Amino acid sequence: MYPAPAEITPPELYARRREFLKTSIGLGLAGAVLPAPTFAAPAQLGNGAKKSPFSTDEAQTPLKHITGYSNFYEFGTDKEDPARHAHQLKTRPWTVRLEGLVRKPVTLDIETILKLAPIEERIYRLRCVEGWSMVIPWLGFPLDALLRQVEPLGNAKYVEFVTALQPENMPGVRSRVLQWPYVEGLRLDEARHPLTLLVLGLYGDLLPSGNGAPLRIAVPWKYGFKSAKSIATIRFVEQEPRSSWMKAAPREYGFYSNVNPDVPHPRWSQAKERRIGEFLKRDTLPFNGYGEQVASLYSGMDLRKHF
Ligand SMILES: Nc1nc2c(c(=O)[nH]1)N[C@H]1C(S)=C(S)[C@@H](COP(=O)(O)O)O[C@H]1N2
Ligand SMILES: [Mo]
Repeated sequence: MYPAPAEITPPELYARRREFLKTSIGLGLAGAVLPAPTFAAPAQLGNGAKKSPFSTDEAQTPLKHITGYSNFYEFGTDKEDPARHAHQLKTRPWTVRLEGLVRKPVTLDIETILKLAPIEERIYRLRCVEGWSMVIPWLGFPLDALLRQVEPLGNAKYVEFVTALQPENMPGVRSRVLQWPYVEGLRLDEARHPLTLLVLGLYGDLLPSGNGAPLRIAVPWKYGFKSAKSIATIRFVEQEPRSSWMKAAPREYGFYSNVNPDVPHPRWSQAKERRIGEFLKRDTLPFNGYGEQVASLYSGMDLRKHF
């Protein structure tokens, strides 16, 4: 199900690598580490992005709502706070550390990550646990294209995502509403699932700061808080990680947090949602409508217990 790097390398590049290999051997450099496959980073991220079959054809939420109505508690708990304050986030230089139970831990620069795999446009629904939803045209590539670079070990069962912490630029971290840095987690098979997207942009361009620049994830079948923003560290671990939300309110936020109209939040129903920009509420779908692709990940599990 997960193609090996050679299979995703376009033929021209593959030929060039073989050429490099020949030259290296000619120069007595046999054994030199081959560069990872790279793809030209277009001036505008959306240029040449391929359309994904996973995209919804529902109406896209206007950009002004995506940037103007958002949760990014590091900048405050109001929906307008990310638009107001997140420009303070320093997004360059930016590195992401991949560590833990892996054969090849590495620190990668954002410029390298931008060129790691071909950019796709994926139009996904995002359902916040608070009862609102959006349709967002993300730009990015499957998270697994990044994860497989470090060769996870057999005992790696979960992945922990840690958001960058810049106290001088993040007015929200003075509040104790959550423990900082913001931590989220996925089971390894969820993280490597083809729907799980490493997001680098939206609406044709790089990510706005308030939506998690320079890179975040999008896990469309889970409540929005599972999609960690502005990621600094990705750690492979054996035990189920405890997320910031689980620490803050364990009865309200479980590890799985799959969108589920049948399991109410202790303080409100999850049966319906309001699509931002619309007036009437609509029914919330199991797994946010992605059940055909992901329900099999949870066969045999009681999703009322593992909420
Ligand atoms: N680091 C960090 N990531 C975060 C959050 C946050 O407060 N901090 N909020 C989450 C919540 S509750 C939601 S609904 C989504 C919102 O993403 P969006 O602004 O792109 O719609 O981001 C998630 N990722
Ligand atoms: Mo959310």
